[in-house]
Amino acid sequence: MRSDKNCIFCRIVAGEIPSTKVFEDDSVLAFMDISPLTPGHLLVVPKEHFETIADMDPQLFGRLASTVCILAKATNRSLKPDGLNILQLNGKAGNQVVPHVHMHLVPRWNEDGLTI
Ligand code: DGP
Repeated sequence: MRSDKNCIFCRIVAGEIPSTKVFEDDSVLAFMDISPLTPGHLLVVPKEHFETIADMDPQLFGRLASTVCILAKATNRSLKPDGLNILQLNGKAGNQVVPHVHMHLVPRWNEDGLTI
């Protein structure tokens, strides 16, 4: 499995940097975002290091997306938001800051004031 010792998310996957994990299986990890846009903001990442979605095997991306769907249902049950945003950014021009594929799950409330 590809890992990059300089990648923050690889180091979270390896347990070298602490995180609040909410889901884990053999290929996917979900944890709380360190700078949440709203309460309950999650990041869902492949455990293997891929910089962008175009570097990934489509089947593995399917597992990532399935996990996001399951966590969206869990978020709706537990936090009861008015809506949800799923965001996935690629490359500097696409505003990707951490170069390890990740999907944001951002719970939304009618009056949260976010402009995504
Ligand atoms: P972006 O690459 O712009 O899609 O967003 C990266 C996200 O990663 C951003 O919302 C903050 C989050 N983040 C960065 N470093 C850490 C970290 O060390 N721990 C956690 N939990 N989240 C992080």
